[in-house]
Amino acid sequence: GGAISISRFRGALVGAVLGDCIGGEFEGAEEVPMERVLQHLNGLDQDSDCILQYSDDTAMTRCVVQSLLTRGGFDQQDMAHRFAEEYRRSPGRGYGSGVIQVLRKLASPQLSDVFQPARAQFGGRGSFGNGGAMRAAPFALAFRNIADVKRYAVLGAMLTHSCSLGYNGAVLQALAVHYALQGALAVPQAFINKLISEMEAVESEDQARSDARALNEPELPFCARLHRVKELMEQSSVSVEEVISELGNGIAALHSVPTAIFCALHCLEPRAGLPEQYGGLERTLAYCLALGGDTDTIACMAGAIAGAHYGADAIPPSWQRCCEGAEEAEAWASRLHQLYHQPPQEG
Ligand code: F2R
Ligand code: MG
Ligand code: MG
Repeated sequence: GGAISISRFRGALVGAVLGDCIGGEFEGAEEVPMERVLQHLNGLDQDSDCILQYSDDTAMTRCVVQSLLTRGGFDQQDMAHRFAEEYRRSPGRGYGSGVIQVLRKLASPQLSDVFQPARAQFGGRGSFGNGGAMRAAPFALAFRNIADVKRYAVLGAMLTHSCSLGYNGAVLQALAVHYALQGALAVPQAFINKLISEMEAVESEDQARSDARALNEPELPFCARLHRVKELMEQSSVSVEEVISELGNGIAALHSVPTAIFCALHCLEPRAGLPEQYGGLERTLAYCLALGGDTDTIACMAGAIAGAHYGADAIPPSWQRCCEGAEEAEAWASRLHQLYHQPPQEG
């Protein structure tokens, strides 16, 4: 394919940071009336001094970006070191309670296998949390080739999440950003079909099949959820309760990555209850917040997908001004854009 606009790269990274910072307000809330969401968002327009801090989602995404840019590609040792150092310097970013044990072990100079601490999590099963997926967007922004996007999204996630229901969530999120970057969200049914077809191959691997069985999930669990996304897209109206019961709003990758994809798809069009003056990115973020549950992470992932589709012009400047790290994300996007379009190295 031809060159992809820098605006899509900026939209993806800044969209992710905005989702994390703005969504943090409601993380863990059970019910979030849209009225409260809109009050929160209107506050961003009115308060010129507001600063919303980013959480672990952005802290780890920054590490992924900085590692990919510094090393000119994927380097597991470097990325692991950056995760550990980021956690050591700033432990209060709201990390998952399991992953902090991995981050502490990754700081040890004696550690030779950087994937080992993740493998020891949860009695050897590994984490199925969404911490690998929440930081997966940069893999789609650094690598053009879809096989590389998948391969490095898995390895990047496996530094903390060794259960396939964790790292395959990262693959799905990276694929969604990959296709959105190419403009594939313009044809929503084709977009979801591409994701299903890619994930069928990914989830047919032995490890994924045995993890699904062990966790009492259906065969090809992410594909099963993507089929539900497709069904919801075909309905004339969908309630928030249906989205939560069909797709989830929780901390597991399986209960949040397909949800984020649905939010981006559902908000391609104006929706009842959302302000008419909102563009697609604003609708997507507002809708994610109204689901409650893991709002920072669902909004971060949906923000990356929607941002890659609409581009940087869709980001409200007043929202961007309020979010810690959003300015810096613009600069990384420019550098990732260069890396993505760099001719492949020979040899
Ligand atoms: N941790 C949070 N939010 C909790 C509240 C934070 C609060 N605001 C504060 O500031 O203190 N948010 C962040 O965590 C999520 C990403 O988590 P990650 O990186 O996947 O962590 P972990 O610990 O690996 O997994 C999360 C939980 O999932 C359950 N779990 C995972 N695998 C499991 C397994 N094999 N068996 C049983 N349970 C498993 C555990 O409860 C883990 O603690 C994002 O939302 C991010 O924003
Ligand atoms: Mg978080
Ligand atoms: Mg979260």
